[in-house]
Amino acid sequence: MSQLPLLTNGLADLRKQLNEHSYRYYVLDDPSLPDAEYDRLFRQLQALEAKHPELITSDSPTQRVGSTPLSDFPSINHQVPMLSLGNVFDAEGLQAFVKRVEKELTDLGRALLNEELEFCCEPKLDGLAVSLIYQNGQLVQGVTRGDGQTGEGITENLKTLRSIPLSLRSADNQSLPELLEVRGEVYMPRAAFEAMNEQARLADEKTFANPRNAAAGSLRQLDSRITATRPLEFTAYQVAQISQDFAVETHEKAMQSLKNWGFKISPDLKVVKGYSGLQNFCDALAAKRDQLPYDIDGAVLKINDLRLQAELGFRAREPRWATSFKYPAQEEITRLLDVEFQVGRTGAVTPVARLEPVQVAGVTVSNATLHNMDEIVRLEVRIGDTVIIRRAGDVIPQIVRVVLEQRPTNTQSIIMPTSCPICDSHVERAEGEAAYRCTGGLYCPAQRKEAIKHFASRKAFDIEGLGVKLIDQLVDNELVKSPADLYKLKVEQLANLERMAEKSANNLLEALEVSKKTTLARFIYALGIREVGEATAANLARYFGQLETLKQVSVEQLLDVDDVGPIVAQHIYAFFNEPHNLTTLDDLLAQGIHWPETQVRREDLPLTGQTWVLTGSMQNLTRDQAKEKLEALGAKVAGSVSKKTSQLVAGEAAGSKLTKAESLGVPVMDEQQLLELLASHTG
Ligand code: JCF
Repeated sequence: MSQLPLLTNGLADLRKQLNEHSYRYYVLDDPSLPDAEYDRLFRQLQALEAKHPELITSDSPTQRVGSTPLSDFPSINHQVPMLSLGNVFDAEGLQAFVKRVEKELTDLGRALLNEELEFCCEPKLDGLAVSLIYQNGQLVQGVTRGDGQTGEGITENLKTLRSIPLSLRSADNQSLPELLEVRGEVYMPRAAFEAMNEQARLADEKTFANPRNAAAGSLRQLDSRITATRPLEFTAYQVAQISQDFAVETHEKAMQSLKNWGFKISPDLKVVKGYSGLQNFCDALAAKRDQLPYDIDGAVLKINDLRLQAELGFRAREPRWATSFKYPAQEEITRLLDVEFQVGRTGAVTPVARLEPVQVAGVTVSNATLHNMDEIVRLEVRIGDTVIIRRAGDVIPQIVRVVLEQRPTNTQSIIMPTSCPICDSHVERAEGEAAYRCTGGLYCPAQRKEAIKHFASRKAFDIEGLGVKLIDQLVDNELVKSPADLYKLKVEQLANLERMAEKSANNLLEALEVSKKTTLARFIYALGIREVGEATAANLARYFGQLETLKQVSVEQLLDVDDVGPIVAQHIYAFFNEPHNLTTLDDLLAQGIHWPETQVRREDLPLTGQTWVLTGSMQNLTRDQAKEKLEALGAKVAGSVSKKTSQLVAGEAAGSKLTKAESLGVPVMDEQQLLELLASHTG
């Protein structure tokens, strides 16, 4: 029992480390630990807490997994109403907003003394507003906006979001406010949303129309364990209440306090002056909109001075001191004119929607992806239907739903063709796959074109001047049937094609000649083996070193390569055992394609067979760089120390791993020794 205080301290220390990592990761976007190390510490905490449940605290990071389902959400009155924001849509509206606040301030006796008014600006996230109450630094309540006066208590759900601190962070044990009410937006980043929908599609489950609906659906779960599995984030945007001693003068400073207490605030938060500053901010953000990792529907513009905000106050349903500049919607309504079937590189026959052209968030959209036949069934979409389409970021526009109330009488159902629309080969569906495929292989001109486009692309053979239009002509005129045929082309053949002349033909032949010198990794990638992207191709090249070896590997050997799972291994194995493909390979090599034989076979590398572990911080290289260099020398780099560890590299402030290595007798070296070792092998 005398060990209990020691254990309590150990637990507190682990929690502190984990929380600090979460803060670095979610708030500062500057992770301090590799994910594997975080997971290891997390499991350590879980194990200790399982042995001593009496020592679990409500703010432990392990408590974010959700708890037993509620029967419904309590109704909770907001202490301060959650108002909406006014809108402006263009420069005139924005100018009118600035004029109005200036006049109101002048009327209040606030002469502006030629000083331009300061505004604090940020993106308007397209999610759901929530309010969080912290008492003495502890999260005690989380509520949805509801109608602005009353919302639903969803504390348990909100606690599962890693970007919501369960207790406020206090650097150097500074005191915390007795009361803090923070408001912000819960949303789902676009990539996580797409990935979640893709999973759902594969599992034949319900998909969400957009990230906002996905976030709403995830927060509305009575079972917080479900919410815990959803990739939701929280960004704080407002201090609604705070104990007197902690009040600051500007909105910007309030946001800075929130950041220090552990909240994520917008990375695009900016203070600007006057109308022109606002206009510049809104324009710059609009230009950046597609590149942001989340959906936004505008910019929020607030007077920065909190005293001026207080003096201006509110009108019926919105503050006088803020507005939002709205951008064009990312969803629009249009009509599905037709569905065509496209054949991809791997023969997948995919339905593509032809739409009545419509402007979506500033771009004319006339095509949208329909993914596969299952998606068509799920959407219950028919040709002629009125549909809602969504375009966000660089994702291909999608049909999100059919407006059944506006279905015309003469709609037609969408039917997968039984033969390839390009080569007439049989179309079939492999068991367990959503895709239908043309069985024509490289006899199918569509697959041939795609294979050659892939072969010539930047990350493959990078053949300058060999564009999509030219490839179409080469295949249509039967000048090129396989990639190797590219290297047999003659000036006269090329010069006769559309948009080509002798000069461009010669340039292309020269580019083809240059492309013959490549690397094994590019060569493997260029073959277009299913599921073998750039990274896997590089791993294969590094692991096997030679094309000959790769031709003879077994599925088991392939499974030893990083990133290669059973399905990919099967695709690779099948590729190299298909006689057609072997002919293509020989044909390519006969054209003079070559690469430096510097790639060393894995068995011959200096650190082959060794397992290394890195710990502590290093001065001259990052953990990832060290890992990459060690792996290049053949070592495996693991996350934890065991009897099997060959060598531990201990940087500064190395902790438990160093202790463990010493107790197991694992050799330890410092950063300097590592650098010397690396230099001795690369010098
Ligand atoms: O990101 C948002 N959706 C957002 C909404 C950002 C803000 O700064 C807001 C808001 C709603 C009200 N500020 C207020 C006052």
